[in-house]
Amino acid sequence: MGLFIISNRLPMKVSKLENDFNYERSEGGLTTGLGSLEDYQDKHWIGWPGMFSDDDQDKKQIKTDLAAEKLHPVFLSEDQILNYYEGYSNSMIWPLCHYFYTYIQYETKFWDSYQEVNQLFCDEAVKLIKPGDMVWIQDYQLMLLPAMLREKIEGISIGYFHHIPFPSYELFRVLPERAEILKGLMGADLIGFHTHDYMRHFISAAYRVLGLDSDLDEIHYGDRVVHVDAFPMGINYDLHYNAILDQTVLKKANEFRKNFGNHKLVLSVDRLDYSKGIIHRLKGFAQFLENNPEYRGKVSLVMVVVPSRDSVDRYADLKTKIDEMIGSLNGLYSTLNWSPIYYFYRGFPFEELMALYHIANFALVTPVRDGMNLVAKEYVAVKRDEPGMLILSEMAGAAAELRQAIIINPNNIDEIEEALLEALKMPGEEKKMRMEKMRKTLSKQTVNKWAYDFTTELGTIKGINTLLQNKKIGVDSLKQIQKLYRKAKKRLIILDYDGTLVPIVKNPEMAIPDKKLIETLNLLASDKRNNLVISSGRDTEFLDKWFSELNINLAAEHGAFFKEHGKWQENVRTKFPDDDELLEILQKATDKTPGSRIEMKKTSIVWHYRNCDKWLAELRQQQLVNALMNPCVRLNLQIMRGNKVIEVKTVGVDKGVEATRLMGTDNYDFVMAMGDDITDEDMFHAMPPEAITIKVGSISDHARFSLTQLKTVEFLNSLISEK
Ligand code: GDG
Repeated sequence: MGLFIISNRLPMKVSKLENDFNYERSEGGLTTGLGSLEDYQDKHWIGWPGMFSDDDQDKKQIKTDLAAEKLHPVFLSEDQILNYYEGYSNSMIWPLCHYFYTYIQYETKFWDSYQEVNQLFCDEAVKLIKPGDMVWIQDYQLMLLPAMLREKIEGISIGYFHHIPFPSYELFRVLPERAEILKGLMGADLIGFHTHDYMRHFISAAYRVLGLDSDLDEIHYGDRVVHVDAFPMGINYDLHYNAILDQTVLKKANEFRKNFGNHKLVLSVDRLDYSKGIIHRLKGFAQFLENNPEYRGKVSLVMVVVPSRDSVDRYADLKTKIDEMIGSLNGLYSTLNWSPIYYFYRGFPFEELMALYHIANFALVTPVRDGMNLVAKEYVAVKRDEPGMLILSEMAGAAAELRQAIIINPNNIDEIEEALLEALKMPGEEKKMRMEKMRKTLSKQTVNKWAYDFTTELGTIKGINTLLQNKKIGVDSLKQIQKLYRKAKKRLIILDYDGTLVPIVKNPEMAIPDKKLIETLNLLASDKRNNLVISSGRDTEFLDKWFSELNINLAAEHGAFFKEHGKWQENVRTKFPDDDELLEILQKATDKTPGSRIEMKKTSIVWHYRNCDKWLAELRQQQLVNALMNPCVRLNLQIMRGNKVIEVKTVGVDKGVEATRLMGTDNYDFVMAMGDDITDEDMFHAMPPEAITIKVGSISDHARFSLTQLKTVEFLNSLISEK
């Protein structure tokens, strides 16, 4: 099985030399993490090689050279990089996901190009990927790709990881293409985020934009389940922890220490980006110097800003503002042997960056939004057991793990000042202890583990999905069921009604059988060998209204009543108690939950919440179940969760009990049950292993087969037909 990583950039920068090409590997965290996946021998990477070319001969050459490394380039034009990458990805999705709503720039050609480039990636991938392979798509530039690939190649498992925050629905809804983007992502089997908060926002957006239901971390999408989970990305811990043991790093660290003089150093390292809170940091540091003159001449901020996207106006403006603020602050406070801020607008070689981390007394990481922030983690690891301290914004994903840092809200400048004072005054032992705790977390949650956890979960889901796919009634299983049906002399066929024979609709009164269904049921019932039963949660009146003319048997209220030879009988003798407390609790829940309603049946009371806001319904149903607990114990009643219902019913009867009774009524050599609801599980469970148990609309552990609701009538007809 091959593993294919697909990301905007290949981990190799290609540039043209006079007569040849230069290939330069970029060893980011992602490359390390993915490189560590030893279970996959056949690992490939698809992405843009970082250069433009119109020359087919050149492209062919690059393709061949890279293929040797299992790297596969997708060539993009300057226009495409401008519109798909700088446009839609970085001027639309990036500000939106980082809550910079007003920074969004929208042009139709951005979206056109985004679709076009995702399609180009898909075309390249299709040439390489085979059924059975695993695909792992990285980040927000390729959000349409999962669905594109799913449509083109069968039997692959697709994972997607989102490296930046996923915003709350209220922000995400702003995106004109919100539905298309979500549908694109839904092509994946597993969608990963850095934190549970992003995961929560995503599930909520899928519900509010596409109306998709979810069970905890699983979103139901057509006949598939999309899993969503949090995988906090870590760092190459050993590399960073051992960095100072490298002689080059040590030498650099000593040299830097000497050059910076004897004062305390506060370090910050980020790409030039408005999300990184660089201006907030400068304001905080300025306020710290202004209010605490005793620290002037003693504490410096070493600020590394790595150039990024500075051809974009927004970034160029930010750079100008940073330059100005630093200029004025240094102008105000600098002395001949001390500068408040040492500013580097450039990247450093890895060894020098490690040396800077090592000599820094504190790291000041103040993003206003950040998916994770690896700098914070790297600093903690590189310090080893030196008493450093991390000041970290609560808006960084890393704050969920690095709880022993001094956590601040970067929008509160006072907090930045206070955090600096706290770090400066913190006793060495406390710093050591807090850093050690954070190191422990980081040493466990490494980038290798991140990659391993994601691919392992994707593999597990693949196993589950294969099992699920195998349960779907296809050509072979249909033939097998037809054969058993035709051979049988005595058949018991139990069919659930709502969600099985008719689709679930908002108003249950509208769920009435159409002509085709009635004809099918009549045909089935007209075969003397068949005992056809509709077993439903509905009451006797509803079932009589629609089926009394038909020669079939019925079971109402989940088997509390059954109708045979035209006569209703009771399975239970217990009458549902008339209890004020119970009714009051249910009424209160209904009053407080717009769209919910109570249904009174003879043996139960049902609280329906299908037409309610999902979030509110979830809250209320939890509250309702809690409130019902005591009266139900007192009255010997059972609380049952169904499909968007909570049912309070008398004990001792369910669809399983009724199915068992039915199986005892004759010598059946063919038993079949179809149902979609949780309540139908009792029925599947009660049946012998050779019975034909069919879960409609999804998959069940207890049922042998699955079928979509749209196909149930067709399936029943295929049993009757003699073909
Ligand atoms: C995105 C998300 C998420 C920085 N300066 C130099 C240098 N670096 C390295 C750091 C670190 C990496 O770059 C920066 O990673 P971050 O996580 O801090 O930030 P983004 O680049 O915005 O990354 C972010 C990440 O994806 C992973 O999912 O954490 O939230 O925005 O590794 O060490 N490396 C060298 N010289 C530098 O001057 N050699």
